This record gives sequence, C-alpha cells and structure tokens, in this order.
Amino acid sequence: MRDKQPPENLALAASSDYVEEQYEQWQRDPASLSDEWRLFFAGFDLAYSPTGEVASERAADQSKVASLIFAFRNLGHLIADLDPLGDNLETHPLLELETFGLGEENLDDVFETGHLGGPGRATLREIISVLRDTYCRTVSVEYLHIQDMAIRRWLQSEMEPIRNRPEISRDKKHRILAQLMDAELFESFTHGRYQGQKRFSLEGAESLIPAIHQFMETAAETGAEEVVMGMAHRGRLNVLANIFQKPYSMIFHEFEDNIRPDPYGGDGDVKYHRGFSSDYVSSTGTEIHISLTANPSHLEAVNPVVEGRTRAKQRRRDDTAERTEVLPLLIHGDAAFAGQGLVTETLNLSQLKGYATGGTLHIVVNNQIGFTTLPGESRSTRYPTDVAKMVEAPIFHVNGDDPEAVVHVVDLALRFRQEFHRDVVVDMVCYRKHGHNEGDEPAFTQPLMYQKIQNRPSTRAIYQLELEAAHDITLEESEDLTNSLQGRLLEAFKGVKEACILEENDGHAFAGIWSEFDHEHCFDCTETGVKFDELLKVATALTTVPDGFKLNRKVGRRLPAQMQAVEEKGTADWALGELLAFGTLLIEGTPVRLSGQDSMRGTFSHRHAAWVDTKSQEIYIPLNHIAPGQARFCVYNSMLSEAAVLGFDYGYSLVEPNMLVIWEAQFGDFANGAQVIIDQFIAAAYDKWHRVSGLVMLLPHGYEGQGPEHSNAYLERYLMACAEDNMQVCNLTTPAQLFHALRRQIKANFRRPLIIMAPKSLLRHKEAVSPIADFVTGRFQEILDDPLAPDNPKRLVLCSGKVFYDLLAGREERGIDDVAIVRVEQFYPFNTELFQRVVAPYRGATDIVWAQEETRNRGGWAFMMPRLLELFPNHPIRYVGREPSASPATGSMAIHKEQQAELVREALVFSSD
Ligand SMILES: Cc1ncc(C[n+]2csc(CCOP(=O)(O)OP(=O)(O)O)c2C)c(N)n1
Repeated sequence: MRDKQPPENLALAASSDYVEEQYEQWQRDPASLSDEWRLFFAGFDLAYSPTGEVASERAADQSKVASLIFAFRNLGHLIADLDPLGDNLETHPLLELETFGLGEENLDDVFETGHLGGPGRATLREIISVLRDTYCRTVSVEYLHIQDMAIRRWLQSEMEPIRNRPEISRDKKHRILAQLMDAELFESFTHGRYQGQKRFSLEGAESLIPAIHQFMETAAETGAEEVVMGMAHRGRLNVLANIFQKPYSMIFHEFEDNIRPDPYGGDGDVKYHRGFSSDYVSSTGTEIHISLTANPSHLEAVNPVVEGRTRAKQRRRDDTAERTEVLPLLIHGDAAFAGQGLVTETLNLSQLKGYATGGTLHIVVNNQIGFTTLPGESRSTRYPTDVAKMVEAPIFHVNGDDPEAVVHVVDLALRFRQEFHRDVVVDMVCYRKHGHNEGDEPAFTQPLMYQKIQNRPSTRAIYQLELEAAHDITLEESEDLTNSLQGRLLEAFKGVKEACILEENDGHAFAGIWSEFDHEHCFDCTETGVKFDELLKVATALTTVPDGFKLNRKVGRRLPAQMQAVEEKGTADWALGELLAFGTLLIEGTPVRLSGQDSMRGTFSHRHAAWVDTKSQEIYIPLNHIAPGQARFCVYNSMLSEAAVLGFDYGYSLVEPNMLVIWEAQFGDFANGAQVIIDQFIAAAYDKWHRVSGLVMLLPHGYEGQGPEHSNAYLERYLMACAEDNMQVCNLTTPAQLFHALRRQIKANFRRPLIIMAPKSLLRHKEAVSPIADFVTGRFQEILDDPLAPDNPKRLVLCSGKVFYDLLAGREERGIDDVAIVRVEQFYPFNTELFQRVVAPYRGATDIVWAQEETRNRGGWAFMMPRLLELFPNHPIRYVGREPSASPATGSMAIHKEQQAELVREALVFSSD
C-alpha cells in the first residue's frame, strides 16, 4: 500500500546514520545539500548550538519525528474514524511512537515541524495532535502516491492548518441540515406511498445530497458553467428530486406507472436509468446547467460517455485550455468502482490528448456492500478506490455520517481539480439502510451488519442533535425546516393522480442544437457530391509538403499519384476516398474527429492522416491546411481499449451532431470488448431514451486468411440489434461509396449511428477504386448494381463487401456471362425499393444465391434470408458460403484459400455444369 517516498522528502531519513551523514556534509559544504536539508540544519543549529555528538543525537530524533510525520500523512487513514458502523481502529502498530524510536518521554520535546501546518517548531505532542486531527478523524486522505511535490504541498497546506475541519457558518449548517432532511424525507415519503417498488433508496448515504450541493457551490465559485453527471441506480431519484429539482409530481407519476403517453413512441426505460437536465442556482445566484446522463443497468458503463459529452461541451464553449467551465461528476458504488474494468479504462483516458476533460470528481458511495457481497469478497485491495491511485488521484476518505466533513472534502476535491486538472476521488464511507432494493431482505446474508444498521439513527438525526446540542439551531428552526418540506411533498403527491405526464424533460433529445434535425430516418437524403474544384483543393493540401518538412520517403512517394488521380480525373483508392470525404467536410465547416488505435497512420498504413518529420518527429496534419477558415481535423491515436474509447466517442457524438465523429477499431472483432456500449447505448439509446447519435464506427472486416480473430467484425451482431431504424449498417465496396456514406452522415437531416464494415485488402485492390467523377455527382447507394449488367442472366448472385471482387474475378476468369452480381452496401435500414429497382432486370433468373465469405452462422445470411424470401416469393434462395463454425475463421491460410475458391466457384457455376 505504501508508495515510494520521493528522495527530497525528509522522511527518507528514517535512518539516523543517514541524517548524521547529511549533517556532517552540511558542516563541510552546505551548498552541496538541497534547500530543504540546508534550512533544516541551519534552524537546528541555530536553536541548539549543539556540538559534536549532541547534534547528531538531536538530528536523529528530529529525523524520527520527520518519519512520524510522513507516516501519519501516509497511513493516518488506518486509524481514522471513517466507518459509521464503527469498525474503526484506535491504534495501529505502524503509527505507534515506539515504531519511530520515540516514547512518551519525547512528547514535550520541541521539534522542527517542516512543512506541517502550524508553527515552525512545536512539541511532539502538538505535532501528533495536528496529524491526528488532520488525518485520523472523520476525514482522511491518501495522497503520498502523488509524485509531484508541489501537488502534495498544496494538499497539505489546504488540510493541515485547518486540521481538515474548516469553520462552518450557522447558515451553512442549517443548509446542510435542510439538505439532509430533503434527502431523508424523500425516501421515507416514497417508501410509505410506494411500498415494495424498487427505488434504490439513498438511506444510509444521505450525505450525498449535501455533497452534490457543495460540488455545485464550489463549481460556481470556481467559474464552472456546466456539469455533466453520471451515476447508477442508488439514490438517483433522490438526486433528481433534490439536486435537479425534477418535479416530485413527475417522479411520483413514474412510480404510479399509469399509462404514460410517451411523447416519442420509444419503449422507454425504468425510472432510475433516465437522464435529466436543469439549471442549478447556487446560493450566490450563479446558474449552472446540469445534466444527468441516461445510463443502462450495466454499472460504470456510463463513465466514458460522460467524459465524451464533457469534452464535446468544453469544445463547444472553447473551454479547451484549462477545462474549468464544464465539469464531469461521476458517482459510483463501492463494489462497481473496484470491480468494473471500465473504471480503470476511463481513469486511463483522463490525461490523454484527445480525451482529457481536465479531471473528474468521483464520489464513491461506499455503503460497504454490493448487492449481497461484502468487500472481502469483491476486491483484493484495502479500499474500493485503490484503483484510482494509478492516475495519482488524491483519495479522500470521509465518514458519511459527518456531513460537514463530507461537504469539506468535496469542496477541497473540486478546488484541487480546478487547480491541477486531474481526477480526484471522494470515498464516502456509509451504509445501506435496506437490502439491495427495497424488496430485498439483507438479513439473509449480513445479519450482524443489519442489526447495527437497524439500530442506527439517521445521518440527519445525528446531525440535528449535534446542532441542537451546540446551540447551532433552535428547536423551532428545525421543526420549521421539517414542516416546510413535508408540506411540499404532500402537495406534490396530491397532484400526481390527476397529472398526466408533464413536459417530459428526458424527451428533450431534440431540443437546442438538435431541434434542426428530423426524428425519422429517410433514404432520400441530400446529394453528397462535391464540386471538382473543392476536391482539387483537398488533394492539393494532401500532397503538399511544407517547406523544410522532412517527409518519410515512402509516404512522399504516393503523393504525386494522389494528386494526379484528382487533377487528371483518374481514380481514387480507399484512403484517398476517405481523406477526400474528410477534407471536403472540413472546408464546408464541419469538424471531423477520428479516434482509434493507431488511427493517425492507419493500422494498415493506408491513411497517413498525420505525417511525422523524419528528423524532428514533428507532426504535420495535411487536412488542417486546406483553406483558411476551414474546420479542424482532430485525429488521435487512442489508448489500447475499446469499451472506454468507443463510449467516449459515442458520448462526444451526443453533443456534437454537426461534427463527424468516428471511432475506428484496429480490427473489427476487437469491438467485442465494447459490446456493452454497442448494445446498451449505440443500438438502444433511441428506443430507451430518445437519444440519437451520428457516430461512425469503422470496423475492419474481411476473410483474408489472417485467422479467427482478424477476419470477422461480427456483422451479424449489429444486424441482430437492428430495429426501428436505430442505426445504419454498411459493408462497402468502393471508395466513392465510403465518401458518400461519410458525407451523408453530416448532410442528412437525421442522425443515426453508422456501422461500417471497413476493408483491409480492398485498401490496395486494383479494382476497388472509384473514378473522380463519382465524387462530384451522386449520392450513397444502398444497393449497387452489377457494373457489367448481363442481359437475361440465369442466376442472380447477391452479396456484400469484399467477396464481390472475388466473385467478379471468378466470373471473368471463367468467361461467365449469365450471372449477375448485385451488392448490398447497406443492410440496414434495408432499401427495399432500390433493391427492387436494381434487380428488376434480373427477374428472369431462376437461381437466386446469397453468397458470403463468412460462415453460415455469421455474416449477412440470417438477416437477409427472410427478406429475400419475401422479395423473391417464387424462388428458393440458395446459401453459398462457409459452413457453420464456432470460430469465425480458420487459422490456416491454405484452408482459407481453398474455402474461398470453393465458395466463389459454387456461387458462379451451375451445379448441373
Ligand atoms: C456490470 C453489472 N453487473 C452486475 C450488475 C447487477 N448489480 C446491480 S447493482 C449491483 C451491486 C452494486 O454494488 P455497489 O457498486 O456497491 O453499489 P450499491 O448498490 O451498493 O449502491 C449489482 C451486482 C449490474 N447492474 N451491472
């Protein structure tokens, strides 16, 4: 648990030999020592004017005290009073005087206090008192794992002089009490009225409400204007009522669950998953826009989404230097924080270029249980928050039954975030009054814990008594507070039965910037061609090397061909098609964000969106040099994670419908690590929460003999999740199609995620090129006709993606002229009308084949079969492709080739031939 101590820290000097050595050296040559040691010995000599032996003895004792100070700062939390259920240690061997070679007899000796808050010299007794007060009461902190001395000093200077207990005005005490009352009453009221209904009560953790209020206050004081929040089920309704001021009548209405005229026709979600937004007014009258991100049941999945939303909002506000105006706030459960990998992944994003949000404040509602599982069963670490040490976040532990302490650490934590732009964690140790939900019996599994809990007065009751005892509040004042809230709740409850749904705030998906968009998907969207001159401008930027820039030779070599392709109206390959889509959008004012592993160069070395100077390693991004006033191209190599990065980019896309936001998988199959984000946000958000997104996913896909994991992007999984026009799923075969699909994503008047099976070998395939003319006119085609369109074919082969080129080559090789090949470029939404039009000339074919290179249990077959049966009612539809297989592809190149040749042959050659 203990971290390395930095060399400059006095506490390193645990050994008295070392101090003596330093002392002798100081006597010989003071300049050879650090400032810290020099000051220390100077003060020491001045005070004691010691000689020889006495000096070293004193120095040794001083070093013991330095060690003790260090130890309390480091480990004071071991004996802190953090657990309201009382499981706290009074003493710990690592913090006993004897451990440092000190004893009772030293308590009145005077020592240098170094940087300890308070006077420069003090008795050992006084020093211990400061340390115990600061680190061992209801607040403790772990921060010595932070390497940066300036940060540690800042924290010490904030905590030690006030001993972690600031003065709190009478007014503020009353406010905290009122907030606790709000929290408690909301729960007891709903408990009484809606018995047996799940609400995931906050009871036992009510201090969360004053904690969030404090967050908003400090946010307002430090210049923030917006807060993006994410939290799970526990206490969510309470937060909505008491922080977001979601009308009680609306919340109770959801409890009633009486027929809800849903304003948008989606399937909706349970009440403790829905999002909400409102304007919070601080005690000084500052308004802060706050939004709670809708989230699925999957714990912690919302974290990266919140971060992506935050960053996009920061960009919109031009808050990209300090990132202090839009703040992310994440609230976690203890079991989930320790257990879910997405927590670690999201922490890891926190300081990365392209993903940083200036630091997140994490509040862990540590009720010391996860469903029925105890901490000892759910983590290998002392605290649920230990994982946050990896990003050197300070971790404040605080007793949830001391609301003033909670409010203090939240304030300090947020000021830390605003100062250092790093993540910070508040671990609020509390308990859970009921079972996991209100219908659950916790005594089945934690009988002893629940005996304690049953007998425990609430946080509010304890605090109220405390204030009354200290004459910080009169009895009349506390009664007034209680009565006024009770009255409000009763009033709200009365209105519920008759209230039909009020304005549905979480249905505000199409408000603000979204109001210009249609809700519905449509096929007849805008033309996406671009004037030739514009293409030329982009090509010029893509092929112009700035003066003095040392471009890699191989990269440079392809530039003339790219320029020539455009200038002479030749053909563009995949990379050029993609870059032209980006570039033309940029000059039209649409920013583009591309994020993924190795996306700057491109996994397959095809993109080279960022050039690297061979001498200086400087980066040059040609797409940012097309024309004055153009929008920015933001391309980032992401960290090696799928879930958090996809979640982040998805969150980004929720805020920026007018930016092309693309997440790219290294190989399509790796996106399965982000399945939660795909299933529970990308596919379902529209249906559950009426949230749309224009995110693009690029998923390299195609059977090229690279084995089970690099062949298949699991097209079928996306197709299975398609319904109600929720997303667009494509498998493209030409650069022009890619160009139009990407541009359509912005030019269309609706937004839906776009899932693209992206190519690998097609990146360099001679045939997979598009004439420049195809970029100037036209639009995306969901279905592509046979380029050679045979007359009256006997067979119609339908296919999608790369296998088309294999079929084309196979047909040519065999000189076949009675087989037509039609491509499905977009599976979903399926453009039936266009399909009918394209296949109309081939209606005479007697043999209809669906050909795919994927195994039969994968690929497009299962999705297409019922549609084809309907589209060709009088024909059997024949499947040609690989046999069903548990693994997506063979590991053998030789077998792959055989299989590929066989499926092409079978698709093209009549079985009777
Ligand atoms: C990824 C995931 N796994 C399992 C669950 C089921 N589940 C819901 S709440 C919960 C316990 C969470 O414990 P904790 O994080 O401590 O929060 P608490 O409920 O105690 O507030 C579990 C296991 C879930 N929602 N998400």
